[in-house]
Amino acid sequence: MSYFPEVPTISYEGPGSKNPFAFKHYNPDEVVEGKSMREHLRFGAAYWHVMRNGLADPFGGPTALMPWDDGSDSVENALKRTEVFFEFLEKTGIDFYCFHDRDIAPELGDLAKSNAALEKVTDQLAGLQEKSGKKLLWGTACLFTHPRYAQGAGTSPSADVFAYGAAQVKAAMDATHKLGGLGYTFWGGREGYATLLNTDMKRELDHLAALLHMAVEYKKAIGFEGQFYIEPKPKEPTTHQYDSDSAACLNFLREYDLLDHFKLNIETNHATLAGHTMQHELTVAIEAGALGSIDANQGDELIGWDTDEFPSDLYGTTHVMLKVLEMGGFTTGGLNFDAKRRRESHEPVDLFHAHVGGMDAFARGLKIAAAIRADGRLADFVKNRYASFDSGIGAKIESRSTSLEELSAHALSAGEPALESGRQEMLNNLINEFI
Ligand code: XLS
Ligand code: NI
Ligand code: NI
Repeated sequence: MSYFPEVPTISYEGPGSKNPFAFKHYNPDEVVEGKSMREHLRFGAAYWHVMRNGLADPFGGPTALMPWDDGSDSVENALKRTEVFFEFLEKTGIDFYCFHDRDIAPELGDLAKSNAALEKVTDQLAGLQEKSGKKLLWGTACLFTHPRYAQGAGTSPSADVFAYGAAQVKAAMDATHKLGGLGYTFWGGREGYATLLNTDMKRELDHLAALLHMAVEYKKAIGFEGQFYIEPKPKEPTTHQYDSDSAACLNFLREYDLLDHFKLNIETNHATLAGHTMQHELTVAIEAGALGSIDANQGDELIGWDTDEFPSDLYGTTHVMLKVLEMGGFTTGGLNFDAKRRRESHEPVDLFHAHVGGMDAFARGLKIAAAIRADGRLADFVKNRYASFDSGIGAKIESRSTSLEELSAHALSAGEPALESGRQEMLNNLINEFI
């Protein structure tokens, strides 16, 4: 029984192919910088977008056709979706997936029933993983959809809501552990505020840190060895999300002594919402040794929210892959398509066009980035730009073995410094040579 009878298993046909159900660039076994593309890119599909996103927007209801879904909250319906999803993973050749507890299993009348449903669905997912070899990149708890979380979960002013959220985290960690998940993500869905008039920020942040510390302890207690991630986002749904950007997350983790236990999961559209480039967010994370995983998507310059578009911009994918290669590749993480089709792309086949395009865009980004690195001019330029710090007074500054007195004497005798151009346009041209 096939849920996507019109879609073949997608394979690599090369840049000359005109077949929309074929990869033009993603050739899983092709070796780039000593590793296969599959190993470099570690693609993941987001259960919430593929299986649960009806494509509604604030002005209109869902449009997505899901002929396999009876629209109910039954466990049977949830079990059926897992089969559809694994056929999707098989046909696209995506090796990993990610979920929220409530994407895969329904929220039922009470917590015990919801936990039991989660248990049933994860049993089934375990079997499907076993059969297919697909892996769970990360799991997470949805602490933002249900009305009880309207004022936050870990930062809710209600201790009972906090406890409910903590219970969901516990069950979602159990589920992730049971499925051999490589990671577990905390995205602070509503951990922020709408107005400071009613908010005690210090207490909220203390509470959030307490939740994360308990999660670290529980991780040890159950022997879960996956990587914890925090996913920065500046706003939406709250006016201000505490996990605003890479720098804010790192500061929070450092302040609450959590830095050893977390890495960051950086999402392109969140970076741009924060007023940063993705390059900036990745750079900040990498320099702190804390880039864990990536939510691959892109935003729309003309729309000011998290539009979660599929990545198609080759400059974007090239810059991401330059950073990923520079850090030496992913370990536990990967490229999770936290992306949805446009509301107009409502047919099941559009799921395939979307992911195939995203995979090809990243495959090209990888090849382009590897070619730029092999060429070496870009890296050489940056290295030479700072060469004055390699010796003499510059080396003394870097090793902190000079003083304002000595630098003043140096400046007095050396006279007006000679400046060298930053050559931004030349470097843009260089990148374009490869794209
Ligand atoms: C929402 C987030 C969310 C996380 C998982 O903007 O990107 O999808 O990735 O909770
Ligand atoms: Ni995300
Ligand atoms: Ni997002």
